[in-house]
Amino acid sequence: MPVPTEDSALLAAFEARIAAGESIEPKDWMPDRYRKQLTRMMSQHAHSEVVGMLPEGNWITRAPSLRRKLSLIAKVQDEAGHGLYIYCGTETLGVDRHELVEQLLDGRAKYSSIFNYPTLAWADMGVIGWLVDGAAIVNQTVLAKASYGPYARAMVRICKEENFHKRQGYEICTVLANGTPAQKAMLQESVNRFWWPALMMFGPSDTNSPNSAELLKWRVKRKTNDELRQRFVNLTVPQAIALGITLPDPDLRFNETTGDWDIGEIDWSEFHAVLKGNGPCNHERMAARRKAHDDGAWVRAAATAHAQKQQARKDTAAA
Ligand code: BYC
Repeated sequence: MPVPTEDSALLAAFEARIAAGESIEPKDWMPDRYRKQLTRMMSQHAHSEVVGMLPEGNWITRAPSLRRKLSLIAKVQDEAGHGLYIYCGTETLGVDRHELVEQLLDGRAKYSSIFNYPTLAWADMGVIGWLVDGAAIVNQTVLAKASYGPYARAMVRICKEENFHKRQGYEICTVLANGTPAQKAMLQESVNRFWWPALMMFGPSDTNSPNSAELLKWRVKRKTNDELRQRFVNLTVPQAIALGITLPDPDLRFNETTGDWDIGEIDWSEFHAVLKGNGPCNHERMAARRKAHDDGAWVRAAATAHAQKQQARKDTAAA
């Protein structure tokens, strides 16, 4: 019989706290794997928010009215804010933000597959708000109950803003759905392109999700990838019916027994190609992020110099 070590006692106490629904805070003891898993997931989430500004940023100068331009600018700015909250949350795990950004820029870190698809039409701004933010809300509402306090609290605030994003997206979709035949066709074409990539946002199916078991055990995740994907489908199909548009899945059927909308097979080869860097816009997105980082060097240098000057003033005053 193994002799209990100090660490196994700490682990048991940690797991008992999780089982009791307590929140884990930065200064609490946590297993290395918990810290590593959270750092991976939270930093990927932060990167997704930042890269996620690019597809929509592409349409700011071409929004069809001042009102649309204002709300799109505000939405893109919100995504930057979400990235910053989550980078701050990740730093509470003892990692440096510069290291995380380096991992993104040199290709070691992932970001959400969805942002490697192009935004080809104005309707994409509506469809991203409706489907992409809609999927994010389904995922993040559950993450707001994650066991790690700083992440869960960031999610509460982010979800409030994402709800607004989803509504502005769906409103764009309703206007196009009730517009001219060309506007309705533009909406349908956009939904045809974004439906399957939106379903892939929830990650691989449960039988192929290596991180899920550990994350579920420690209540970082509270639902599996497939459970969340199904919830999103069930919520979204009636919204598509209300818009009078078709979802591009010939196998989509209401299942009387389960009460779910059953979907056809997801093309996982496309998902894995995008993750490997071979999606339609991976190169463009990374090039844009690297350029933005290089262009921002002077801002970081000025902010660091300012902080050092403030510190020197404080030190002199304290001496
Ligand atoms: N894209 O074991 P699995 C937003 C990776 S931004 C890329 O199931 P896990 C918004 C996964 O990382 C929304 N990679 O992983 C912004 C893992 O690889 P590694 C972003 C993916 O962590 C602007 C491998 O596949 N949301 O809302 O248990 C405008 C195996 O997967 C993806 C978040 O980041 C993917 N879709 O579950 C509008 C939410 N899926 O790391 C909107 C937080 C999987 O082992 N993250 N991979 O090399 C999560 O909830 C979970 O991390 C995931 C994956 C459900 C994404």
